[in-house]
Amino acid sequence: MEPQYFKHFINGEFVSSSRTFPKHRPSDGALIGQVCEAGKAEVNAAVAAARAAMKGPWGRMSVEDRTALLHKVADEINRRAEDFVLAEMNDTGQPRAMVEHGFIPRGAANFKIFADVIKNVPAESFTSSSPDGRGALNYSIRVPKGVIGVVCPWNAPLLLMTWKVGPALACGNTVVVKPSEETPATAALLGEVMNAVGVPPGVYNVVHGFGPDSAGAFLTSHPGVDAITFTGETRTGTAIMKAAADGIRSVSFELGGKNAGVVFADCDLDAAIEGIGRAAFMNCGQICLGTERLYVERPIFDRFVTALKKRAESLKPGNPEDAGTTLGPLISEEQRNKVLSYYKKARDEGATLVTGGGVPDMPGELAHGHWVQPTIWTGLPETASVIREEIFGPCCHIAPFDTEDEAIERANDTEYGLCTTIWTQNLTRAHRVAARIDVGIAWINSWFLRDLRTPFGGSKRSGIGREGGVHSLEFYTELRNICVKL
Ligand code: NAD
Ligand code: 6OD
Repeated sequence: MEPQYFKHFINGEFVSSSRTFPKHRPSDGALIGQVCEAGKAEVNAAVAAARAAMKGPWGRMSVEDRTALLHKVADEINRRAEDFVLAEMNDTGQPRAMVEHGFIPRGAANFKIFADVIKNVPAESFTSSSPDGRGALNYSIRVPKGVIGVVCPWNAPLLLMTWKVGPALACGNTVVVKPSEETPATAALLGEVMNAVGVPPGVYNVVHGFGPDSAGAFLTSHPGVDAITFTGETRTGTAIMKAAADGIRSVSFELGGKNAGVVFADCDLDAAIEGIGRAAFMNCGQICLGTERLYVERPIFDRFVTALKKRAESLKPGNPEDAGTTLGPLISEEQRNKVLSYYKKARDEGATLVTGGGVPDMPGELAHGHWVQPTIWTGLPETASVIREEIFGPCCHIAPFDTEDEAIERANDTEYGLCTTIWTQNLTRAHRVAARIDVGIAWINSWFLRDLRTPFGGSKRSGIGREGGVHSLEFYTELRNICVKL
């Protein structure tokens, strides 16, 4: 494969900058190419282009034309699906099936769904009269916020970027995106798509680089950015919130998690193992919605542990292109060191290792990739590091519980509140438990079953705000009330 050179996308053109950094392939550590790193000059240019585009044809475009264009963006992503699949696999090492049938089509869908949402939002209106008899008609309109700064993680690059860019553009804003330094490729490809379907220059801009003292910090502290939407670690959210405080810019945050799964003895065990198997190990555990803490009712505890162990051991790490591969690598050596440090902490803190705990033997070039074994522990107290801290790897701790109240209390014993997955055939109990676990999203007898019209986001330290369907409008638009004296 030819070495690649990832440029910024500013005002409809691909532009380079003098500083670059290397990008390596997670599956075998091979150097893929160089990524341009934006300094203040590139970020200034991207923000200026985005501001100018708000005043140009984009700002004057009717909602019908704008949303039709976004449908074309989705169609063009689907037409070029194979390019996106290859780019994403190369950047992340994710197995082909997951990228091809999951993350890429979903990235395209993010443009269609939000285009359709914005076309169909009703406006509120009131006719009123004051005590002195003056009458008025009040109605509200939604207007774009302006230039949105979009800062993205690496774990589902196109999906998580378009999940922000789709609604931002549907609402009439322009964007400057800062993809993760680990995954520059699909954000760049999306620039080609925007040009191909005629999205005006400056509407979609991309600046590559790192966070602190680099493109991320320059973008989020830029006074020309009107609002910031961010997906990533909670401590990065803290830094971005401080940057957003200057200028009182609004933020929408999707942050870390330490999600609990609760499995009752009356569940359909096969279905639970299938669902929890995905929740714990999908994307090599690099999913914010993943389940790293499991509470299983005591009568089925041993059977559950044995079945999940079998499931973990059935996963096949390998070349992302091979049809039989079901487990990819971690994104980077740094992430592998972090996950392995938790594997060690679990050992040191006295865990019973059910399976995994190390690095698999990989053949040939794959031996240079960032692989770890899917890992399951039992026997730790709730104070253990692997129960308290987000690991973002293919691992989970399983503990038994005896009562519903105990399960709820332990599930809630965390500073995070993104999601939970509850397994029981007693639906009355399922609804009761879902209402009492302090999270933004509760799945019953399922996991990561997403309807894009539903609210998505976390409570506690897992985020601020909700996006999805009409909820995205709360962040990506300003609501203006207009009052007419009658
Ligand atoms: P990260 O916070 O390290 O990086 C995310 C992005 O922020 C990157 O583009 C990075 O360059 C940028 N960044 C870092 N420091 C910055 C700063 N000071 N100013 C501006 N930008 C900065 O997160 P990650 O490692 O890429 O992703 C993994 C994390 O993301 C996990 O904690 C995971 O839970 C979280 N996540 C949450 C959701 C969700 O929906 N809640 C979804 C996916 C990932
Ligand atoms: O499906 C989504 O809308 C979404 N935001 C998924 C997030 C996955 C996190 O890793």
